[in-house]
Amino acid sequence: MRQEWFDEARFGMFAHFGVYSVAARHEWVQSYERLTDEEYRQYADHFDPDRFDARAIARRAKETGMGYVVLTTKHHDGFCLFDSALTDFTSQHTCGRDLVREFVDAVRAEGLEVGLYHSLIDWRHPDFTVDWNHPRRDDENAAALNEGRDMARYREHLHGQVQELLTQYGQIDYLFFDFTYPEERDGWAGKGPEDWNADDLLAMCRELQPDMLVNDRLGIPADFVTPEQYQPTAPLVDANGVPQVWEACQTLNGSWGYHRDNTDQKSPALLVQMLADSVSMDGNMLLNIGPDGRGAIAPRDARTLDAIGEWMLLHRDAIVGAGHAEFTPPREGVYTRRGDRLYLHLFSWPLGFVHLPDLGGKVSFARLLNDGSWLKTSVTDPEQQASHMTPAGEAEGTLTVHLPVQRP
Ligand code: FUL
Repeated sequence: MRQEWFDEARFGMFAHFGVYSVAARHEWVQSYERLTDEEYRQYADHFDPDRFDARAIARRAKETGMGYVVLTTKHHDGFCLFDSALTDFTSQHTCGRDLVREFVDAVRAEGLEVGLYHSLIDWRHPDFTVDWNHPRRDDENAAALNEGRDMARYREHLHGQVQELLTQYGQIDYLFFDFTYPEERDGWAGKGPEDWNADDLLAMCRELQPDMLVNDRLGIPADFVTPEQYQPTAPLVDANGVPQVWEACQTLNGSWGYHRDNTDQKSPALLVQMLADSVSMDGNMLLNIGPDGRGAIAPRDARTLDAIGEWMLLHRDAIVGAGHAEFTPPREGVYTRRGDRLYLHLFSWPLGFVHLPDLGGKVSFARLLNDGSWLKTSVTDPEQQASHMTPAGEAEGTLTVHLPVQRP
């Protein structure tokens, strides 16, 4: 099965990097601030990421317990981190480096799976029609802007670039297309699967990289779905009840690209909770870093990854290769399951005991994962409902696990 490694890995790294990292105020800066191509160009002119070290990124992902890494080959601004015959707006032209090649080689060398992100949108391309996301949507002569723009020509460009990516770099394991938004807004149309010729694009992916996973953002079903910035609260199924492979992508601070002045960093504890939450619902988590304008992992991101890595070192078995468990978890946390092992992730630490519905008689041994130490358990005796250890009304068959008073 194509997604076996993906189900096993559960945890991957996303890296958003491009000329917007030099602007340092969100990867959508060109659209948010309605910057012209000339205004935006200055960031490209100064794009020379002397501290972009693909090996360091790949090593960091591995040390954080991640099984794959996904790099933006091109975001909505059209700037390519790969050498493309179809445009000069590339890192090859600004600094003489094919960063995608460096990335693919480094990730492979660390033994991780290689993922590429490629935007379907290209604000700079002269044939890409203006829509409600486009930086020029508020121009005075906006209505006239689409005269002469031809999405058929743009599609050729898009397909050509995807072909380059899928033929120039050896095996690619994962492709994240981004994104489809067919609804109209403010009088502007959006973009649907027909704008990308999604069926043909997917067919080309299958032909050139038969083992590669493709996400759902072409606007047609493919291999996995991509909730963004939220955690599904149940295993995902499609309209016919068929289970979906899914991956929640998450930022460290609300911005995907480096945002120097945004200090709203999510805590390692919260991110670990999101990871456990995802796995408990049979999903993956793709955690993003936004390298800075010189290509380095920002110190605050490195610290967060270090802390998650420390946690993963001790708790890896509860994440990698784990999935949903068919038991009702206590209100303090979630379960993950791997084979006949059940892992309880406690997000708040109960005082002394945790009561696990339905598990009485089903658990032969309980221990803390961080140090392997044994935990005393007892099964609710209906005769003793009033005992201090079991809340009144707790169902028969509840397992009580005795915990240290403080979280170790
Ligand atoms: C979104 C994009 O618009 C964001 O900039 C980011 O790349 C995220 C993963 O997908 O739809």
